[in-house]
Amino acid sequence: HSDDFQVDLTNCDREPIHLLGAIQPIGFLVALSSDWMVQCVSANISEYFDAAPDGVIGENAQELFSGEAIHALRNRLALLRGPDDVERLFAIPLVENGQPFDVAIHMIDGTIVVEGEPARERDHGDAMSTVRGMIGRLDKTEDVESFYREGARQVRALTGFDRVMIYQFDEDGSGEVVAEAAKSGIGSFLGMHYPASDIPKQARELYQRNLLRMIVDVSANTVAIVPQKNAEGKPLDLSLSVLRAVSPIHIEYLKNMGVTASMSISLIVDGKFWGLIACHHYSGPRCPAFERRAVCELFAQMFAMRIESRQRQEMVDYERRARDVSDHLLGSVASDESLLNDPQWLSQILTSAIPADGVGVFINGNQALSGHTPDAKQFEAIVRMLNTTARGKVYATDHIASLVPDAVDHADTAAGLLAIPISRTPRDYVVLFREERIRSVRWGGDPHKPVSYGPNGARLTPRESFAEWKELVEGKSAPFTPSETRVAETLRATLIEVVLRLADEANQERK
Ligand code: BLA
Repeated sequence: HSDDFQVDLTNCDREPIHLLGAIQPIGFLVALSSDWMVQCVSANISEYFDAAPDGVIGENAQELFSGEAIHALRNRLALLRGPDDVERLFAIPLVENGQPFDVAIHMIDGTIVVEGEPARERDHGDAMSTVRGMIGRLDKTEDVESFYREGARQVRALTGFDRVMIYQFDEDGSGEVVAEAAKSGIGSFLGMHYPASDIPKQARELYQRNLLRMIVDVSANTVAIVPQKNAEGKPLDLSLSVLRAVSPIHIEYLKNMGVTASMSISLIVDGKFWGLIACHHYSGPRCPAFERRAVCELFAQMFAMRIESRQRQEMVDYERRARDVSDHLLGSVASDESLLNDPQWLSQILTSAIPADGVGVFINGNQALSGHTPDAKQFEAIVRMLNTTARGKVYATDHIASLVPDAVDHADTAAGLLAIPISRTPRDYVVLFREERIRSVRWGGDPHKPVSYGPNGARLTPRESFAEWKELVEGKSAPFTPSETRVAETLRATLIEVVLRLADEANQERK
């Protein structure tokens, strides 16, 4: 490890995973200065070239590659479109009459990095038409579940991994397995949640720059880069490397769950890190050819774009539905004002716009509750709290207990709320309640029980991860989303209109 950084469970978000100074042993790496002098190489180059590290470091690239190969590499370098771009060449010989290599080339900190793996059998047809076919099948799916499932299936068909998952991040960085395609008999991770710490911060940052990473064989020895540090004493930055050796903590995690090889591809939606396509293998090394991985990456990008447009459409549909609910509310109350005092009716109509498990109404000091809600006394305490917090605006929390401590006992009836104030003074409210989230989540075991754990013990297993996540969300509901809060504002305007009109009518009657 560079600079003797000792990684353990307490500091793994500070592990410099881009500076680990090693690659996986399925290929070689050569780093060159901008005038094509060799700066460092992976220690295994003699397996691929008639040369040893000592003989080439500080020498011209011609000591390794043919003039023709250098020419081809230079041309590719000129095509790089941005600082994080990597160019790929498939099946090119690097020495005269030598074996063909699949090559990746990129620039980082002014250094040229060339990585190669022995070329594999090439795919029939071009990548674009493969991806087009895959996307075509995706577009036939109706609902979002089958869309995700089809995405997982397609990647599994393309790569042959035992398990392919679509892993979606939450606002807080934790995640859920929302779809899975797996070989039969290996259990299922579908619906499982994991805390943000399973993919630490620096890994997330890296994964947004470099979209695909693989771990070909969790038990393979890595190959060191020599020398480890350049003239300025800096290790080579492997952020954009294709063959980068990964964090030993993560290797331990994979081994603990019986995974023998893995690959994952970032899904970036609307510029945000949305999730991963995560692949596991359980029966030895697995390494899809470079070209195949490139197709996976392209597919992931198209898949992410489809998620983006689906989300947009969903938002439009959702807001239209909410407007319908609002119109319906207005129309119904106009013909039967007593409905407003009927929490069951209100509950039904409001939860059709904003999913909730219960509704409480507090009007003129009278309250009514329906569904999963706190009890009457609790509700009063909540209303008192709202009078001091929610100043004439919709207010939402996923953790009532942090506002009204006595409500802790009631975490099993309601953990989150969204309050819609419907008058100024005295304060009247319609409050939607949500149950504790953990109740709606499947508790699955660890499909792969290891024989023994690594040095950091059982924490590095999905089961312990799940337990950790569970602790984090204990007593909390699923959060109310920004679009749900927006819809609540619309409903608030409608309710206020209705309440004012009813008050007006009551006044006139009195006159
Ligand atoms: C990386 N952690 C990862 C990756 C995934 C996960 C998918 C990307 C690397 C890959 O493709 O294998 C997490 N994998 C999961 C989860 C599931 C899964 C949640 O299959 C669920 C089914 N990991 C921990 C803890 C730490 C940790 C506690 O669980 C640190 C204390 C570290 N995970 C960690 C690190 C990396 C990582 C350092 C980066 C690996 C690298 O790219 O070098």
